[in-house]
Amino acid sequence: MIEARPATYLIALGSNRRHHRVGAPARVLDTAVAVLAAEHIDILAVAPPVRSRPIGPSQRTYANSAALIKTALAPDALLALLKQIEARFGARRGQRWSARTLDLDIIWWSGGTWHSRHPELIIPHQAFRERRFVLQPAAWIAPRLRDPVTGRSLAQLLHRLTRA
Ligand code: PH2
Ligand code: MG
Ligand code: MG
Repeated sequence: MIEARPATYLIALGSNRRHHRVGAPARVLDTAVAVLAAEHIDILAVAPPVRSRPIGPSQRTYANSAALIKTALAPDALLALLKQIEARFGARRGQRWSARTLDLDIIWWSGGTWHSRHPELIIPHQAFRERRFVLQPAAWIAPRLRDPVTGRSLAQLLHRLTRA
């Protein structure tokens, strides 16, 4: 496929399980960004990791971060790459939302909205407006980035969550 112009993507990173070689969750996030760079993805900005209380069944504290990246990959191709990178940090076993060494989610891209069935992917990420562990690091690096669905900036979305 002839690639389109490069697009900007906002990626949410999460980890709540150490990696046997890389180490603690915050180190896993750092290393994941290095792996993206090695895959010829331009890293525009990376948020410092925050510790966050787990939402869902897993009891372990998460390290979360966000990265703004640039690539000519279309959303489905980027998702496939992210899944492949997650798998390199250890396959996930058991239930949905169980502890995982690395989770990489596409939250937003410069192309507006995106919906594909193969693989299942919706951009913007459907739940990100309610997730502080996504919005806090994301608003740190890209406060003015605008959600095409609500018209609100990341800073505004985070502010709403903080007030609620
Ligand atoms: N990811 C989940 C479920 N719960 N909780 C926190 N604090 N951080 C996460 O990244 C996270 C979560 C599913 O991807
Ligand atoms: Mg996730
Ligand atoms: Mg995920």
